[in-house]
Amino acid sequence: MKDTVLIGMSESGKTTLIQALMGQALRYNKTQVVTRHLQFIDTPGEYIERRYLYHALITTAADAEVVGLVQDVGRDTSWIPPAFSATFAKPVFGVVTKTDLARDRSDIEQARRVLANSGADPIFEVCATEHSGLEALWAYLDADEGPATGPGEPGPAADGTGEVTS
Ligand SMILES: Nc1nc2c(ncn2[C@@H]2O[C@H](COP(=O)(O)OP(=O)(O)O)[C@@H](O)[C@H]2O)c(=O)[nH]1
Ligand SMILES: [Mg+2]
Repeated sequence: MKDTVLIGMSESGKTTLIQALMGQALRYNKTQVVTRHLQFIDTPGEYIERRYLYHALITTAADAEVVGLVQDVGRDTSWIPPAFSATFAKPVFGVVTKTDLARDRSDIEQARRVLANSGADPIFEVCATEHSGLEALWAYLDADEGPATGPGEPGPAADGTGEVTS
């Protein structure tokens, strides 16, 4: 499971999503400061809503392996700027939250567009309250990426002798 920081506007559903991914009861809890829940790092919405706090996001993201940008359905505005993903020197994925609030597909597409314009890829669609779409996101966060040989697994020796190291 990758260390993951979630970034998005206030009330976009970041904390609820983390609770759902962790299998916890959903309980509203305003995020006032950067908070770590096991492998998840939760950030206050103010960090993206105020440009002068971007540096705090960047510093926080340094502790994560992947960055998740969150945009909820049914919002006309977004504070996630185009190409924002380039701010982070690590993979950035997107999450459309609150899909239960979509009147039709176009509401979801609107949120997807914000995330796509920011450079997030891939983009997941979830509803934390109904626990839908969480499996695909979980699988992504749990996937072993990079070289075929993950840490701790045997692999070919770096000296090219073909010997297997561990
Ligand atoms: N309808 C709906 N509401 C949700 C969902 N996820 C979160 N919410 C609600 O959205 C509000 C803000 O959620 P929260 O997780 O605190 O957002 P945060 O500020 O981004 O951490 C709360 O009232 C949640 O109950 C969802 O999937 N569907
Ligand atoms: Mg929160």
